[in-house]
Amino acid sequence: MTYPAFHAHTASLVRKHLTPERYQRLKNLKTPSGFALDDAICSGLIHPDSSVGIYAGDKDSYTLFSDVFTPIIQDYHGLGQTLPRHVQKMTPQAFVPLDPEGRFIKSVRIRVARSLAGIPFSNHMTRAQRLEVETKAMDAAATLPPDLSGRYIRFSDLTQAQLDALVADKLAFPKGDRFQEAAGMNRDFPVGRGVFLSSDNCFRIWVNEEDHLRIMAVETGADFGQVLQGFVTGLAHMEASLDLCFDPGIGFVNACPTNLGTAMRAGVHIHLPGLAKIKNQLKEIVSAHHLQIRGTMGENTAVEEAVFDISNARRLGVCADTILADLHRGLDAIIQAEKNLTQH
Ligand code: CIR
Repeated sequence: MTYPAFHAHTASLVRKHLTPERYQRLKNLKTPSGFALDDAICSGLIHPDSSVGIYAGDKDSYTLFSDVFTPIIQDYHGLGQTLPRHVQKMTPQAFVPLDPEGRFIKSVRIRVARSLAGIPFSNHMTRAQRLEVETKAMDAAATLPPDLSGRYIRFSDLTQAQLDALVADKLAFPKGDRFQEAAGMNRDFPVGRGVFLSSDNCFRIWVNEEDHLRIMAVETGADFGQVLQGFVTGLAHMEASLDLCFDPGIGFVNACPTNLGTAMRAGVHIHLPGLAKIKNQLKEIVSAHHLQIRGTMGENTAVEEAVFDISNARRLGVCADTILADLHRGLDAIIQAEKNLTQH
């Protein structure tokens, strides 16, 4: 096997960190579940516009291929030469309401990725393993406390139109994007895929999307603290009910090296007509609180009608409590700045 033919202009992290020497050292290795480096890098090879370009096929991939994964993790997460040890700390806490009149915050979304221990990730799992993940997730969700209880919707029980309608309402997920397709994550879709929805639709568990589980709380017109409370309860229940893929160093382990540590993205859609005109001020507050701005419809989309998607920039090397405290303080500062601009 010769060094892979990466596109000359690709700026992916895999191209940057997978040197020919490292490739030579790793190319013939396989994890106990049979995952090889060539399997891991296919999305980065097929799509030169990949930002990362590599997915782990199982937890062992991160150790067996650490010569390439570790520098990618350090680079992506802005860490130094030594990876910090993950600190698991997520405590239910009452946050002071930030926007009691609902003038700025349009919606709140908190999500984590979680994978089940001992089962390969979505790019490397069999149909039977996808069904096993689904059964385990459904069983765990069935015993959620009453205020989070709900129903599980199996995508293979739906017509395409029904699935499309749920996707349009962001209650369900579509087949994965071209990067996931290239990695093999869409295999057997929609088999084994589904979504658990609490009766008010706010607490959601996506089963067998990019990761085994995406556990989230999404709410429109609600304050941050309120959403967080339901989320912490639901997540704690799922974590106690399932054997999850966890490493004392890199925390919760998932397919994409971007989703490690807390594997958490907590954020809001927030309407900021004043700051939209002086984006530098917004950017300064955002970076001072370790936050990031994405487009209104997610990564790589445009900001529409001054509605910004603002969420944590850090996931690994920081505990969940710090992420949430940063977000709360940062949003408080943003709302104050917006009020100062729009009062005059
Ligand atoms: C890429 O390399 O650009 C894609 N595999 C996506 C990387 C960002 N990670 C993610 O969405 N989980």
